[in-house]
Amino acid sequence: MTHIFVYGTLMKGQPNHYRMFDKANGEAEFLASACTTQKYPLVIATQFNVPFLLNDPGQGHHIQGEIYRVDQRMLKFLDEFEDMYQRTLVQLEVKGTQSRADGGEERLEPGNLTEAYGYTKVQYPPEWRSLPTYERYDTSGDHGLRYVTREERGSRI
Ligand code: PCA
Repeated sequence: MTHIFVYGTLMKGQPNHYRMFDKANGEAEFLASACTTQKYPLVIATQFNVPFLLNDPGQGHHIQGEIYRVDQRMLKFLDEFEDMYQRTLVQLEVKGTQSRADGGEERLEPGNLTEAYGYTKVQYPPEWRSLPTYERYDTSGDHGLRYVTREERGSRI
């Protein structure tokens, strides 16, 4: 089992969330909401309005997202689905948790410091650094940059 930090279209209420709960892709379980202990620039870029956490700590915001426990199959699916990112370890502070009694050793409590893998952008065009940055991604936010789904694109980037 691996802990994954999602901050973009994979979050609850966002356009790719359902993919984590498609049993054909493997298993995923929500563990907690969390925010990054370091600041990062979270930008929306490309003609498809894709969110990217730029792996450039110290600038931007403490990014809000969600921690999931995933099995090997789901990890493999996500690595392939998020192939324009690099999976990197991100340091996190736990915010809210699920109200379950049986978290066992996996249990995360608000205030805990932990780490999980996030899909971040290590190399990116320099002009992305001048884009507006966000603390929490929402495809329907005031920015008006609605995410264009893979299905809507016709072809993958
Ligand atoms: N999907 C991944 C990375 C950005 C995105 O849209 C996520 O939600 O964390």
